[in-house]
Amino acid sequence: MSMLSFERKYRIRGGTLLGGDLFDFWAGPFYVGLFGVTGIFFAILGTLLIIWGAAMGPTWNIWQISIAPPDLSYGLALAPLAEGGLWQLITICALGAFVSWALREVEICRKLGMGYHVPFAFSVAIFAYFTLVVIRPVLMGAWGHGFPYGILSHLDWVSNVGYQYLHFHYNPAHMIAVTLFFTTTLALALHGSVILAATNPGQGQTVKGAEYENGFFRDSIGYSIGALGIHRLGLFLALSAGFFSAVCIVISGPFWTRGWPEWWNWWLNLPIW
Ligand code: 07D
Ligand code: 07D
Ligand code: U10
Repeated sequence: MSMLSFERKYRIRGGTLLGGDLFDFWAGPFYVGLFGVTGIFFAILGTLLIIWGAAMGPTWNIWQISIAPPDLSYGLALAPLAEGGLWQLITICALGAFVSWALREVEICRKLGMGYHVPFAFSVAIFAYFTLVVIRPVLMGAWGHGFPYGILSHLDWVSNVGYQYLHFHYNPAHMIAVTLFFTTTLALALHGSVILAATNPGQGQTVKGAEYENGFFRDSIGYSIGALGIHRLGLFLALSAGFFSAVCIVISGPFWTRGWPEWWNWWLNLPIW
């Protein structure tokens, strides 16, 4: 079935979570839905608030624009717009847009009769962001612990927060997250390369099937995880990377306030020495 006739076949009403038939239609290639409308609403409003913040100065340089969270002295209260209130509204818009996007994905999965794997995966990214700008600031008692919205300023925040704990590489959950990120790219490189090697072998040669892919890994490393297995593994690695990232930042401050190298003293303090 060609893509166009497939779309004609499945693009029918139903499967919405909220809003019934109201926004159950497509605009060009995009499914709209109630969550498409709320998503567009929050995205446009959030972007306008960022532009408003940029207009307050001091720069229009895209790399240097930065919307800072409130000063720590405001604690968990609302701040005036020019002093972090904008950051608070933008955070609400960002969460509104991300959650709308995830729910719109759920509605599309329901229409297609697919599993909810994609919205589940995106939810882990939202969870990492939510941890950075809501869970950790709330646990530490001030919105000022969130990161500023700016391309370079958010890098300054990562560096500053890293050095507050002396040497962030010694954070054990950061180690696990980094290892998972690296393993994700290794898995994707192995998968991408073996699929291309088998299905795009060069002119005049026959396309190879799954037994060749399995054969390659059994010959080289003694085991093949299989076609379905590599996708399960890839999803697991990537989601675990995001999850352990959230863990590594939420324990920095709320549960460990000293330098991360010091955390490893438990090893030296073992009675066996
Ligand atoms: C390729 C999918 C496309 C998405 C893109 C991002 C915007 C922001 C907003 C001017 C893989 C679109 C960007 C809409 C414009 C304004 C106000 C995804 C792909 C192309 N970061 N980060 C980047 C975000 C955090 C860190 C780049 C967002 C944490 C480091 C881009 C968030 C920490 C480095 C960006 C977020 C952190 C970056 C490329 C949210 C820990 C870099 C991103 C909402 C996670 C790299 C100048 C990319 C860079 C980079 C966006 C959060 C660390 C601007 C939207 C606070 C160390 N980050 N980031 O390709 O070059 O992602 O920075 O949480 O080195 Mg970041
Ligand atoms: C938060 C992004 C969510 C995005 C969403 C979607 C749009 C729409 C629209 C394109 C989580 C946004 C969508 C805006 C765009 C269109 C149309 C993803 C998020 C919802 N670190 N470190 C991490 C490494 C050091 C430090 C994570 C490596 C130093 C701090 C990861 C190194 C110090 C924090 C990681 C290294 C330090 C981190 C980031 C190496 C600094 C965090 C990935 C090789 C001196 C952050 C939850 C992530 C974290 C984090 C990797 C070095 C500090 C594991 C490889 C030693 C303070 N670091 N780091 O979390 O855990 O993605 O955040 O040196 O806060 Mg680190
Ligand atoms: C994978 C795969 C696989 C494939 C694949 C892929 C994974 C099996 C079969 C997919 C992979 C790729 C294509 C590779 C490249 C991808 C990446 C590297 C990932 C990064 C991607 C990007 C950087 C692209 C990002 C682009 C995006 C997100 C699209 C942006 C679109 C929009 C903003 C529009 C969204 C639409 C919505 C929300 C609903 C519809 C709305 C409209 C069309 C607008 C009109 C609005 C309305 C009708 C509603 C009215 C609005 C209101 C009332 C609000 C108004 C508010 C005001 C304030 C004015 O595994 O192999 O191959 O391909």
